[in-house]
Amino acid sequence: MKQVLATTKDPVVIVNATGCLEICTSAYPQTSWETPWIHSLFENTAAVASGIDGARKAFLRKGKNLPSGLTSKTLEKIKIIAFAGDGGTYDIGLQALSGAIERGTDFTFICLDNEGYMNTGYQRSSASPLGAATSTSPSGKIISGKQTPRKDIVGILAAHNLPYLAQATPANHLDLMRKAEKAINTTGPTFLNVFSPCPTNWKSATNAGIEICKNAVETNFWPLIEFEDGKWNLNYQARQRKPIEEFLKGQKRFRHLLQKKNVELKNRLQTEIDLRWKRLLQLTKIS
Ligand SMILES: Cc1ncc(C[n+]2csc(CCOP(=O)(O)OP(=O)(O)O)c2C)c(N)n1
Ligand SMILES: [Mg+2]
Repeated sequence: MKQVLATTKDPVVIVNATGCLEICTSAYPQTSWETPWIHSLFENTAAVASGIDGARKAFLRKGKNLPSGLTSKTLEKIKIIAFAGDGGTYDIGLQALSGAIERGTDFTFICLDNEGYMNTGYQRSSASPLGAATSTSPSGKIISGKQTPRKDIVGILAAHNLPYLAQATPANHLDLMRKAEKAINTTGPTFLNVFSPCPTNWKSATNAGIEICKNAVETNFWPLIEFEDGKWNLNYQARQRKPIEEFLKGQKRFRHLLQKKNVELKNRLQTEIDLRWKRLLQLTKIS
């Protein structure tokens, strides 16, 4: 977790929801974390972060009986960062996240969006794309994958008028680093939505993750955007957006969408992406 520490010289407290990140980095008796780290539930990650910020503010207000080894100066500097998957962000943790943002909690919430409930075997979440075959929205005779589009989480959170939010991918790593630094060093609630390939459940080659991220951006499926002080900013615009097939290919969860019988569903997905992009362009213009 040196990268997180590199974005700030200040002390960090991490709150980590149940999810793949927590599973991979905290298997007993070892841990990858070199910071204070709290494992929370899906539903209360943002509430736990909010509680930490509340305790910090109460200590600062009283100005006495500080926890041993902590000065007011250190307390002021602590960066609180919460991590959750899309299940813990878009679905189960949304109420706590909305509340924490509305209360002005001084923290950064980072969603690692792999578009489904992955460490339990790919159940669909509201981040799963239209048409994706998951264990709870399979592709078969009755339906051809998920029948509803992704939830617009950045739109929902931007409606809270928080000071900063951004969407990023690990393929655009300099953009991601800049956004992480910005989010962590901005006072008040901030949010990052980071596209996170999952070869196990997307059924893609393990070395294809970065290519998939690039195609997600080039097809406008995953726009690189920021919302800051009420203004939308588009960080990248493809000269000519690639057709959605470029993103779908190589991921067996979408294999059926490339078959003739599902052309209508694939077109629906393309239309949805183009419409969202158009709206985004309008938002950046009126901002
Ligand atoms: C309230 C609750 N429901 C179900 C579970 C079982 N569960 C553990 S992890 C997980 C999937 C998490 O999905 P996501 O938040 O997207 O994280 P990912 O595993 O994809 O990183 C589920 C369903 C749980 N721990 N708590
Ligand atoms: Mg997930």
